Amino acid sequence: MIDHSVWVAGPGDKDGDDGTSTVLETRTRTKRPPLYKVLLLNDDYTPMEFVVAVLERFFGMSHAQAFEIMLTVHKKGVAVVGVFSHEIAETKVAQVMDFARQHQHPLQCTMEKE
Ligand code: TYC
Repeated sequence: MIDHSVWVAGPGDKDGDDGTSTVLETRTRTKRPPLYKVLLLNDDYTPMEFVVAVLERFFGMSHAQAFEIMLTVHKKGVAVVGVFSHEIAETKVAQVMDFARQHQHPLQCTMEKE
């Protein structure tokens, strides 16, 4: 993200001639875009195998990785399953929620700013 700001300072007597000069200075700042955590929430009904399949399908995890994260959510109630730009995080959340609804599971997926 690039913020092209124009900083205006003045009026001020910069060079000591008469006291009514206006100084214009431009500078370019680069800011990193904000990142968003995608969270998966536990519930009592969604089958473990379904959650594992979601993590493999939408988050590119291996079966072993997916199983490990699924168990973390099952035991702790929530886990971060990835960190993305706002647009990608929104897409992941929508994909998981649509897939869960299609299969009539109450699985919940949300995002929050890191
Ligand atoms: N708690 C679920 C069960 O016992 C499994 C589960 C894990 C559900 C992770 C959701 O995000 C979840 N069947």
